[in-house]
Amino acid sequence: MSDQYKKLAAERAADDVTSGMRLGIGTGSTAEFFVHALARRVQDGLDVIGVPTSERTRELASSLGIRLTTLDELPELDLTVDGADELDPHLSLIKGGGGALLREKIVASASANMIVIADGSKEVATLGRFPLPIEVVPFGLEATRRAILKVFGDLGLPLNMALRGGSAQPFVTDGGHFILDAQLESIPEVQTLGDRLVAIPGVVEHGLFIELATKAYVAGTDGVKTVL
Ligand code: ABF
Repeated sequence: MSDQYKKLAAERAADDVTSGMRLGIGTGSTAEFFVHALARRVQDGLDVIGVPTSERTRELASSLGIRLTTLDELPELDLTVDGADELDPHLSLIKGGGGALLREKIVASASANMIVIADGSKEVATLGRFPLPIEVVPFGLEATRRAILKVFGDLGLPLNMALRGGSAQPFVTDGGHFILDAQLESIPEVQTLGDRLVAIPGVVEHGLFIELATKAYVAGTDGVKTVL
């Protein structure tokens, strides 16, 4: 069922794309529906160029005939379309469940607009039910982990965090980093937490996307809802 809603939201976003646009193309199963919908429009003559947010998206989009480049070649984008793990009513997001949060955030930040596509299960009143991914440098992992837990303690958040993939075989991101997933339950002060996390030297980025999304299409039993 949720696949059907992901597809609906993705197709609505593809309808917003116009010829000449420089696009950021997201990662994840919802973004993959977008890539397929975009590819159909490209076959019908839509002329766009895209910057993918992951190697996975690059392979899919290129196999479907979407013209691609890099952010270095095209450092300013018109629109990024991407999924999310959670979104709140202010369009703050948790992203990174798929492990591509760093490139996703760099691409979203380089875009004038960002549309989030999601099924209704991703909508929450307050972010935090989904574990917050924090991308960290492998060097000094334990020291960084402790610094992050200190921030959680200062902010009264649960001290519950795990290395993605486990210590024997950690998950490695496209950038060669590790991910710590923090189960925080509820994050009342997203901006404060985000600011404190990026101030830790071993933290590369975190999955809180604040004031980046400009619109969301959320699909459910009542059809596709627009959140602005
Ligand atoms: C990307 O894919 C990520 O930021 C997010 O973690 C994930 C959402 O995946 P899906 O669309 O498969 O639910 O957008």
